[in-house]
Amino acid sequence: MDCIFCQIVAGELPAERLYEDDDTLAFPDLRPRAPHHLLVIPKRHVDSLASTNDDDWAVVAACLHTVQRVARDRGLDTAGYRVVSNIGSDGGQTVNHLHWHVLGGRLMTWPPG
Ligand code: DGP
Repeated sequence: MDCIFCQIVAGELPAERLYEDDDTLAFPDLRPRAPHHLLVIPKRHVDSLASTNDDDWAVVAACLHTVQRVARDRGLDTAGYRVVSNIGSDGGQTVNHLHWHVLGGRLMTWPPG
């Protein structure tokens, strides 16, 4: 298995498991860009939103539910937060396993770089 996020799911690479259920996992980003910077991933490997198929939408919804849950658990609802999914090379995706960045705890600027 050469996908690092699949290795995290399998427990073969260390990560603090902040939340997990049957379909999703949330853990801190290794290189945080904000006071709160979590990643939410499906446990089943999907490359990115660009390669989802009809079988994947339920797990995409489950991931967004987990995004809402972990943001709420950290009290980010009031001030707000940002959710980002980078897709492909132009999108800045460096790990080819579908994931959402959850960033909060500071004012986000727009547009992103
Ligand atoms: P992206 O560039 O959108 O594909 O985001 C990938 C993120 O994954 C990046 O912010 C750094 C993070 N990352 C890479 N390797 C690891 C790892 O081994 N553990 C954790 N926790 N995060 C990682």
